Amino acid sequence: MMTGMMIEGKWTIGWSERDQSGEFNPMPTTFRNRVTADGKSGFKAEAGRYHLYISLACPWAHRTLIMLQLKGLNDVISVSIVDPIMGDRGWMFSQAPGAIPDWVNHAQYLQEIYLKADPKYTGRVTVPVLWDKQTQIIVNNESREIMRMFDVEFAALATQQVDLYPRDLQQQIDETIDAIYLPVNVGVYRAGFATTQAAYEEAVTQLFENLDRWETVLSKQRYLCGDRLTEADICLFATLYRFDSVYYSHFKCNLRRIVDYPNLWNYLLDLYQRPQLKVTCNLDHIKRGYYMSMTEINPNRIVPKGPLVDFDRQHNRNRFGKA
Ligand SMILES: N[C@@H](CCC(=O)N[C@@H](CS)C(=O)NCC(=O)O)C(=O)O
Repeated sequence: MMTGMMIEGKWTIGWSERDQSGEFNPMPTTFRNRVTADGKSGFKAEAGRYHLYISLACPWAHRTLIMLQLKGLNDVISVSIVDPIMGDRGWMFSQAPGAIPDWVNHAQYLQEIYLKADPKYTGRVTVPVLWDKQTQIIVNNESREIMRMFDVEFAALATQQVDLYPRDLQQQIDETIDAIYLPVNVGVYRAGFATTQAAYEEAVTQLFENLDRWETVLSKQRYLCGDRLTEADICLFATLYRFDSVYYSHFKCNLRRIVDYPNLWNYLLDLYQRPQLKVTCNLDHIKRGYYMSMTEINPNRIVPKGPLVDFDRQHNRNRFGKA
């Protein structure tokens, strides 16, 4: 991936996020405003005002879509879904099955949205993007913050009364999201995009040490933070769902598969089988997105047929009590 980025409003190809040691280090995102329930930030949580740009392939965007579904915000926040394959000009809108064109700004490429928000934009053109139709700018393009806004700030507009950031668990949730971010969520990319043996081995070792650790945690409790589903679970789910189909082979994260971990695997099934999560999962977009966009690691763009993963298999997580 990382075919290009914007520099001073100009699309520039052939740029990479690898440092000298061959390690992948993602750049920080730059649009960091917040929608709030009271509107004091200048962005009030209102029905019909915001639009979410996502890719179904992308695990970061996936978090925001899951939250939107879990909160029942479908009629409050509208959504566009880019074409699964990222080309020379980055994410593109199309009529592909599962994609939803940009009927808000009528853009052909996602970079047009960034330019509309800031004609001199410098940075990556990434999903997810939360767009404000009223002020015509990007409010935020950091998945963790968008997910939190949907959960907390849009709560009064939500049709499902579920709280994934309950007061008594907030510190633990934040610490857990932090704990899985670098070694696991980014870790798979650090392994896949490494350009030296040492950088790859370090990333893979850390990744599996962390998966082993969460496997132990999930042998004792239903969810990452105890007996309630929280934002932290959404963050892990997006990585686990892609793991055996993409990260294991494409990114060489192949010490173990998720199906080889009894607890992580059943946890993944437990989450996946909830209707609000299931509708957000599109393995076709995911597989084509990774195997066909990242030509530097898969030059012939062949998408593997397998593995055959049965996500509808019965899970054993009810042993911990109700969902
Ligand atoms: N920090 C961002 C990262 C988002 C991100 O890296 N998205 C990827 C897709 S998985 C992307 O759009 N990449 C395009 C690019 O870097 O050119 C977030 O969590 O929201």
